[in-house]
Amino acid sequence: MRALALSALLAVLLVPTLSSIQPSAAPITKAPAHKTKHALKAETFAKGLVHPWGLAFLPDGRLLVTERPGRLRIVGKDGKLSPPVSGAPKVHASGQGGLLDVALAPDFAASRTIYLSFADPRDGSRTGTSLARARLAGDGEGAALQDVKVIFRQEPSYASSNHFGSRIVFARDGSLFLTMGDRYSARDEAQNPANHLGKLVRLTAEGAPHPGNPKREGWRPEIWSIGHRNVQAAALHPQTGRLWTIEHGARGGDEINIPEAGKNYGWPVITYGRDYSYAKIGEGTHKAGMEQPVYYWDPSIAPSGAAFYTGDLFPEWKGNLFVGALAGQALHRLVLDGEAVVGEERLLGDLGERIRDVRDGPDGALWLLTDSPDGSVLRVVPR
Ligand SMILES: [Ca+2]
Repeated sequence: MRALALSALLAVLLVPTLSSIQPSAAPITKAPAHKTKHALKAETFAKGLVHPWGLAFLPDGRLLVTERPGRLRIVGKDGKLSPPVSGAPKVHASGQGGLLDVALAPDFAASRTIYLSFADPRDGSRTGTSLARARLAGDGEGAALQDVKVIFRQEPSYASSNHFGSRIVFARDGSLFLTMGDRYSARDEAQNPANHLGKLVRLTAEGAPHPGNPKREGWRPEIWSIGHRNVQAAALHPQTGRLWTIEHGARGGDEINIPEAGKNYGWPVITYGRDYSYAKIGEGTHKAGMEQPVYYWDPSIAPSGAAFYTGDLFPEWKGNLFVGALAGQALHRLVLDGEAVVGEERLLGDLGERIRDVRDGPDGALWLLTDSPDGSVLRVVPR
């Protein structure tokens, strides 16, 4: 009798511990299918770009677009490509590496400052994600990057051409988030807070560790969150101002997270995917002290590029999150209820294009980059 009472007591005591690592009631994958009522089309705005990777809107309606082999171009309002803007940093253009994301400084109109992330050739065969700041001078044929300065280097460098991240997002307070990858074959390092592999960092506009970062023992001062695999999509929620990130899983286990300061997002200890060889990775899907994703995909879609839609061309899309799919060759629309995904729609699958970047345009359209040796800028508009 006493033994029974004791075990009942133990059960009660254990419930909070266990429940904190059990799956939540709300499903976080395979949300119910939604269908956009409005007919839509993807117009080709510009073409002839070699593996375009990142897109930013200039205040005058033109675009900055990176090409992975190492070129930055200005795309005119007529869709015409400028010659390569001179002064772009030298990049490691191999595998997934090259010139990657581009972002305007919040004060661009006055400062003409832009930021570029890239796969940086370091020493010998070693590479790493780096972030450069530069001033965009001149215009048209004479456009040039001046005062180019590398303001952050992912450490350590590593002999790999894979998993560089790397999206650049400014938060409302002017701090800068840079997403990074685990360099593929160094995945266990994603759990090591003494380096930048598989981490999200938050920097000042000058590239220093942001003073508001979590000051956890053993953590490098730039680090915001740890345990990420390869984060190639990130966007700031238009209402909450919180950063949402989307990372590649291996075979299954692509994830959406809303990374919080000082937290561990689990890779490669917990994941909803398996290795490409079908081997099990890590310990399972849950572990105390490690965060669950907001949503995950299994099978993988290979997500890259994301934007929250705030435009007026598609009223039914307001507040939805759009994510590009590379292997999945589609644009994924996620319907949200607060911070939960409650519906999903796969759009533009008929294009058969790998979608590399997704942006919420100032004109109310969604803008896409296709990942191809003959890549395009697409504009998604009502038909
Ligand atoms: Ca995770």
